[in-house]
Amino acid sequence: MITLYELHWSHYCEKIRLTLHYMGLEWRMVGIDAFSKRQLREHPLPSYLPSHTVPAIHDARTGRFVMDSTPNFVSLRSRKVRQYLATASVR
Ligand SMILES: N[C@@H](CCC(=O)N[C@@H](CS)C(=O)NCC(=O)O)C(=O)O
Repeated sequence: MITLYELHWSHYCEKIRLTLHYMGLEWRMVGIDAFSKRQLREHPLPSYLPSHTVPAIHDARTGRFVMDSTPNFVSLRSRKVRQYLATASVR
């Protein structure tokens, strides 16, 4: 299951919500407290980023935690391609 950590008013988060809907992936949403960000802090901060931001995605299948909308978009796209290749029939 994919968990999207988000702030409902964020257009970066909307980009990922739309991507998840479009790709038909199963996912759930966790709204974060914008000040404490306590829901995000259970995941380690990637060393190249100064602080936790949303959208952030945790994929329980792979254990990956990805922050920022563009890396998340790329990650979801490659997940969908792998899913397609795994189910495509060989002719
Ligand atoms: N470049 C990032 C920007 C993400 C971003 O700025 N998110 C804001 C919400 S719109 C945030 O989490 N701000 C909290 C903070 O900076 O402490 C992306 O594309 O996702």
